[in-house]
Amino acid sequence: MKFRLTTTLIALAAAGAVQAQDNVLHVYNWSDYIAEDTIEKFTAATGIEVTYDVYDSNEVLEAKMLAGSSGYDVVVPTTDFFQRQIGAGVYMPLDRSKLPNLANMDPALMAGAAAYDANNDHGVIYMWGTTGIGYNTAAVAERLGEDYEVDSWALVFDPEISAKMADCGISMLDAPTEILPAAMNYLGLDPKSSNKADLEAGAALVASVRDNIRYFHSSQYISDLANGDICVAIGWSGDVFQAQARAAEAENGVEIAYVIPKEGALQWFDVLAIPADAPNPDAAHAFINFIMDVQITADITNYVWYANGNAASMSLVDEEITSDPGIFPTEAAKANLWASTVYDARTDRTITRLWTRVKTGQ
Ligand code: N2P
Repeated sequence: MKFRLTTTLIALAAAGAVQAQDNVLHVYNWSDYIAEDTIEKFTAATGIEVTYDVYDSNEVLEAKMLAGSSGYDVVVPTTDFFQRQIGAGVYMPLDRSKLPNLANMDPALMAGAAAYDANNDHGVIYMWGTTGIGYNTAAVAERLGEDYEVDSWALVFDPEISAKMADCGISMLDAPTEILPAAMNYLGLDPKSSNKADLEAGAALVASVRDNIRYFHSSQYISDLANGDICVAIGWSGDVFQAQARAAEAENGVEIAYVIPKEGALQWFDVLAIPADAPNPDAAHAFINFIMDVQITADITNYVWYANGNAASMSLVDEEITSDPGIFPTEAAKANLWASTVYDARTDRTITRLWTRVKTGQ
C-alpha cells in the first residue's frame, strides 16, 4: 500500500513537472525591445507562461549559444552573428506550418535577411534599425553654437569637436563590430572591410578620442540621455527615440534627437530564432507566430520606436514613427547605409583584441 502511494505520487509529480515545462517558454531578448503588454497578451492567448531575460550585446548572446544548453526557447541575434551561429549548428530550422503569420512579413526585408540565412530557414525579422548618434540638442548648441548642425560622425570622431562635448558626457555602444566600421566609414575607408589595417585604423581613430568618452555601454545610455546625464551617444535608433520619449514624459526640459550621419551608418536586422536544444520548440513557434500578428508587432514598434519587418502591420504604426527619417531613412540616407559584415573567426579575434585595447585606453 505504502509502495503504491509513493509511486502514484512520483507519477503525479513527474506529470506535473512535464506539464509545467510544456507551459513555460524561456525568452532571451535585447533590453528595451518589447511592448509592456506583449508577454502578458501572449500568456493570455496561449496559456503559456514566459520567463523573460534580457541582454544588450550580441557577444553575450553568442557566448551562451555556443556553450549550448542555455535553456532558452527564443533568442534574438543580429543577422551577422546569426549567420555564424547557424554555421555552428546553434539553431533549429523553423517549422513553417506552425507560422501562418509569415504571410504578414515584408518579402523585400525577408530577402535581405536571407542573405545571412538561406531561405530564412532559421529566423524571422523581429525589428531593424540603424546605429547612429543620439544627442542633447541644447547641450550641443551651447558648446558648438546654435548653428552647428549635427549631421556627421565628426561630433564624436573629430577629437577637437568631441573634446568640446566631453564635459557633458559622450557614450559609445560596447559593440566593436558596429563602432569600428563607423570609425572606418568616417575615415573614408570601406566600413565592410575585414582588412586588418582598416580595422586598426578605425581602432586608432576611436583611441584618439578615448579621453572624450565617458563610458562604453549598450543600454545605460537610454536613461542617461533622457535625464541629461550624458549629452551624446553612439547608439541604436529606437533606443535614442525611447530616451527622447522618456525625457518628454518626465517634462525635464531635455530634448533628444537622433541622426543617421551623412557619411553613412550600419543598418542592422535582429531575428527571432530557436536554439537547436530549446526545451520547448512548440511554444517557441507559438511565440514567434504571435509576434508576427499585425497588431502585436505594431504595438511593439509603437512602444520601442524600431521598425519591424511586418508589412501588414504598417498601417497600425503611428504616423510620427513612419514619418521619422531616423526610423525609416530617406532614399538619400538609404544610399549610404551598409549591411552587417560577417567576420571570420580570425578577424573576429582581431576585433576583440583591438576593442579591448581601445576601451582600456592602452
Ligand atoms: C534594443 C537594442 C536593439 C538591438 N535595446 C540592436 N541590435
